[in-house]
Formats: sequence, structure tokens, C-alpha cells
Amino acid sequence: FVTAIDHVGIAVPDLDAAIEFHRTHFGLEVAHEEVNEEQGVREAMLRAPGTAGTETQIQLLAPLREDSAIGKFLAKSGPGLQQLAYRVSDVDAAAAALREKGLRMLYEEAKRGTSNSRVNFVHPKDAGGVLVELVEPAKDATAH
Ligand code: V0V
Repeated sequence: FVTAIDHVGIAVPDLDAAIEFHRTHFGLEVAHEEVNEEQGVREAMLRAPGTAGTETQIQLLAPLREDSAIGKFLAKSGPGLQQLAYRVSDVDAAAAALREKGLRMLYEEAKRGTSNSRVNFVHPKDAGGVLVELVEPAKDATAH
């Protein structure tokens, strides 16, 4: 049911500094930026220049609060890779299928992710130490 690697998420202490780093060193461009209060993040989606936005993106995640998922991750592990996100066409069906196989999903119901996508997560302890996100893009999303 995975249709693509949607994005790889990196926890950063300072979003603007991280955007500048990726622009200067790798030539990546900001495709999208938003604040997600529920998740406690300020985030940016970066892409290679000239790509349409359907390719795998890099998501920079900065904490809004110390007790957020990213705040805790930074305190414990420092900056670095925090998540791997798979694109799916139906996040509820994908979560149900994984639960059926005995994996713990973090949310009972999907929550709102970037650009009005719907997201859920597999517990990292059930996925080989990787926080796996499932992303169902918004139906009208041309890029996300
Ligand atoms: C924690 N652990 C991880 C991990 N975070 N392992 C791999 N990758 C990570 N990102 C390990 C941790 O080292 C512990 O291992 C164990 O899991 C339990 O961790 P914990 O300290 O007890 O739990 P917390 O409080 O740190 O919570 C971890 C979880 C939390 C994964 C439950 O981060 C969470 O709810 N994440 C989902 C939401 C999220 O990440 N939001 C921010 C992105 P040991 O020490 O016991 O061996 S928002 C987003 O992606 C959006 C909006 C989007 O894409 O659209």
C-alpha cells in the first residue's frame, strides 16, 4: 500500500538556520512552510530545484515547545533524522492493516499533517527503531 517515500524528517533546533544550511550546501528550495500547533512544530518541506513536488522531500522540524515530540527528541538524541514517511492512498486502511499484523499505531484516528494531509505513525519500537509515518496527501494536493 506504500506508493512512495513521501519525506524524511530531520529534527532541528532552529528552522531558519537549517533551511539556510540546506540551501547553501545542497541547493534545496523551500516548497512549503507551516506551523502545526497540535504537533508542536514549525516545519518546512524542501525539494530539489525544478522538481514538481511529487518527489521525496526533506522535512525540517523545529519544536514550538520543549514538551513536544520534536522538543523531546532533540533533548534526548540531538538534531538528526527523526522519521521516515511513506505515502499511502488511504491512511485508515493502511493503519488497520498494520494493526492487524500486530504493530502499534500511535493514534487511534489519523491526525492532520502537512498541507492538510492525514497522518498516523507506527511506534518506532515496532518498526526496527524507525519512527514510520504514514501520509495520505490531501485529495486536491498538487504538491505537499
Ligand atoms: C523516540 N524513540 C525513537 C524516536 N522517538 N526512536 C526512533 N525514532 C524516533 N523519532 C525511542 C526512544 O529513544 C525510546 O527508546 C522509545 O522510542 C520510547 O521513547 P520515549 O522517550 O518513551 O517516548 P517519547 O515521549 O520520546 O515519544 C516518542 C514518540 C513521539 C515516537 C511516541 O515522538 C511521538 O508521538 N511521535 C509522533 C509525532 C511526531 O513525531 N510529531 C512531530 C512531527 P528507548 O530509550 O526506550 O530504547 S509532525 C509531522 O511529521 C508532520 C506534521 C507531518 O509530517 O506532516
